[in-house]
Amino acid sequence: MQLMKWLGGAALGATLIFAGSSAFAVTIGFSQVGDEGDWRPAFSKDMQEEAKKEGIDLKFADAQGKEEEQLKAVRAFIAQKVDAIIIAPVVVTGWGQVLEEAKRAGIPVFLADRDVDADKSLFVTRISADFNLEGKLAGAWLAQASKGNCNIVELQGTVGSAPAIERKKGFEAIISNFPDMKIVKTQSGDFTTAGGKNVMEAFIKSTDNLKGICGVFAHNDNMQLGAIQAMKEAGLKPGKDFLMVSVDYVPAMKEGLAAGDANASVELRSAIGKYIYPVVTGYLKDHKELPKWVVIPSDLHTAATPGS
Ligand code: GYE
Repeated sequence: MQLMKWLGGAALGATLIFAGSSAFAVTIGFSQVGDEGDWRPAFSKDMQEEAKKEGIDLKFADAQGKEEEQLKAVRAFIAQKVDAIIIAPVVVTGWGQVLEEAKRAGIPVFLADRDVDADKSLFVTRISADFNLEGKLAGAWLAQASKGNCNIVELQGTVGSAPAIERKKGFEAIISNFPDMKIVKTQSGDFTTAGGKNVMEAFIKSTDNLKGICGVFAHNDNMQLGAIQAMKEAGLKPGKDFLMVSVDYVPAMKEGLAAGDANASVELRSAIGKYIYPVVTGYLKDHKELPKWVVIPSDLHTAATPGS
């Protein structure tokens, strides 16, 4: 009876995992990329709020865009003997060793959002959207809107990050079917508004005010919002004289679409704690092997199809 009372009370404040006959409260370490755009802080906030709701003790570490900081954070989580570690990796490379260390310590690792280029036995699963599909959706939209005839400038995300690699690949896979569609300029704007603005300013200069350009593909909305600013400052009309497509569908882009400054954005959901935590706590309960990728759906929006 006493035990039941204690368990009932504790369950109100903490997620209890029953492994064999003993119960334990869950502590999870989460190493986040940083806050480079509007999408990332929304994702961080959701992870923190969802953890609170679920009674999970979340140790949150912001790496400010630096992989070294992430490696430090993961090692600190290992030293603290957390029950599980979630990583949203800045870039795909450089993870093998620290993942081995977590494995040796018996702490399961889950990837959220971005991917790593490491042996898949070193993490339980990755829970994220399909970045390649996002690139394909953007490419298909542009192919249709331009009738397969478009000189494109591309703003790439952080060099070496999974979304920059995969969005580019997916986009190129589609436009390669159209002989009159090609990327004529491409550069990284590091997923930031300022980066997108700087790169677009350089493109405007080097192409005599975007002469002959029909479309802009940005790997995220923040870079596109920066590009829109640069284009307007140069007296150009994004969304009207240029087809503008990007990824994330953050609130500022929703407004940009409604205002006619942009044309389409592929939604990357930020409220994904509800997808991620059940996978982690489920695994802590039963240790059942999972598929290496749990896919979160993506869909494309225009001003005419804003969604809910
Ligand atoms: O699109 C971008 C963010 O990793 C897929 O990172 C994510 C990307 C997202 O900074 O806005």
